[in-house]
Parts: sequence; structure tokens; C-alpha cells
Amino acid sequence: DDARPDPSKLLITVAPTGAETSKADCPQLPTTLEELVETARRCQAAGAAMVHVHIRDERHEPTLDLGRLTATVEALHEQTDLVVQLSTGGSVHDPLDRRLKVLDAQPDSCSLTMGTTNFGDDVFSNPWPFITELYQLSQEREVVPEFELFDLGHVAALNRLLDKFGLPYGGRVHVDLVMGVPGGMPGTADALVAAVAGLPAEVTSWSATGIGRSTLPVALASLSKGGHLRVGMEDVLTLAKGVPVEHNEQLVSRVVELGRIVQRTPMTPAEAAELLQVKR
Ligand code: KMH
Ligand code: ZN
Repeated sequence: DDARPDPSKLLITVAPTGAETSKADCPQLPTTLEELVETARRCQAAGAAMVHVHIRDERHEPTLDLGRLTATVEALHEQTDLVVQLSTGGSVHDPLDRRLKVLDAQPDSCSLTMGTTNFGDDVFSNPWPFITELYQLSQEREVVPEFELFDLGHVAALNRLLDKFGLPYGGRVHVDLVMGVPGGMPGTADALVAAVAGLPAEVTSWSATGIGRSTLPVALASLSKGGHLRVGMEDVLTLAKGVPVEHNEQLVSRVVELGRIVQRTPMTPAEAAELLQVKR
């Protein structure tokens, strides 16, 4: 349906693991399926409605193993109500063909990064032909993409993609601004305002996440502009200088409180599924 989204609602996505932090450096990072499900359940109870998932192998290393991805989607569907979004970004070392295969695990949603970006000392590769192939695959497989924008150029690329290939499966366009990656746009209110100003008219919802120390400035800027939020240990590992995150739930609870202050109520998973028009 075409009902306008309720501006008092706040979509909170949790990104609990990522591909960049090692279990050895951060034992509290959820890397096993049991830890991921426990994290997802607690984050849902705290106010998250969607989970952005990267998985690890038996040695806690990032993997795109299809069997594991499929089992993860199934377990999260069985044991939580969360909208399940699989990362197609993987790690900077994952080849493009393996990243396309992620959709075979039948997630509700998939991330789709709109351009190549320097990523710390590495390169996160997203050539245009890969973007268009992944996008068309998501339309065919009826998976709702979340467009990840790391830079202002990615905003322009999203305009180009929608012009050329039309709307995503479900008809809604949901964007996540990933800010403060060394090599991407900075995690500042100014950059957020510039990115939001350039979003295509088709965009129906957007969230933002700030990496590291930019997590709170970006969250506050996003709330000020009426945006949604992504938080999690993929993006930040401390609550304050020298205070490690012990559980992803702490990051979710903190932004639930920010939302409460500005009179935004966390969306339920069912409301998020409706907003994004995921297949259920
Ligand atoms: N791990 C990064 C290289 C995504 O999930 O789609 C890519 C990333 C984006 O995290
Ligand atoms: Zn990710």
C-alpha cells in the first residue's frame, strides 16, 4: 500500500558482528550461530526491528559459506521476528561471485553498496556491473535491498541505478548512510545533510550509522533530519573512550533512549517488514 510512513516511528537496525573485528581482539563479538541468535533476541527485546548479518566460520573468521548463511537465516526466522538482512558486502577479501551467491540463502533483505570505496587501508570493491547484476538479482529473487551509501558519489550512483533499472522488489527504496569509514564521507552532520539532500525522490526511508567515534554525532544528526538508525558492534566497539561494548543490546538501548527523548518510538519488526515491504 502507499500509506505514508509514520514519522514518529524509529527503525533500529542492529549490525552485531561485521567482518573487520577478530574474536581474539573482541571475545564479546557474536561470531557463533548461538551467540548471534542470543544477540538478535536481546536486541529485538531492546527495540531493534532488523538485523544486518555477517557470519563467521568455526574459526571465527568471516565467511560467505552458503550452508551457514542459509542456516543462519532459518535460525533467525525461527527464533526472532526481526527482518533478516544479509550482507552482500562480506569482507574486503570476498570475491564478487561469492557475494552474488548470498541471495541464494533467501534473506528478507540484502545490503547493496553503491560504489567502490577506500576502506581503511583496503578497498571495498563494488564496480558498476556488479552493482547492476546484484540489483537485478535482488529484483528476480524478491529480496529487498538496503542501499549502502558510503560517499556522496554513491548517492549519485543510486539515482542512476533507479533511473536505469526501476524500483526494487516491493516498491520501497530504503537507504543506509554508512559514515565515518576512513576513505568514505565523514561522520558529520554536514555530510549527512548533504547526502540526504541528494537522495532520489523514490527513497521512502533512510537510516544512518556512524563508524567509531562518529556513532553519536551521526545518530543525533539522523534523528534531527527524521532518519532511522543503525547501530552495532560492526560499526563501534566502545560506549565511550576506554569503555568497551559488552553486548550489542547496550548500543540498541542507548539509541532507544535517544529516540525517546525526541519522541520517536521504536518500530516493531512487523512494522519494519511493512515499511520495507519484505516478502514474508
Ligand atoms: N565489511 C565491509 C567490507 C555490507 O555489509 O554490505 C562491507 C560491509 C558492507 O560491511
Ligand atoms: Zn556490513
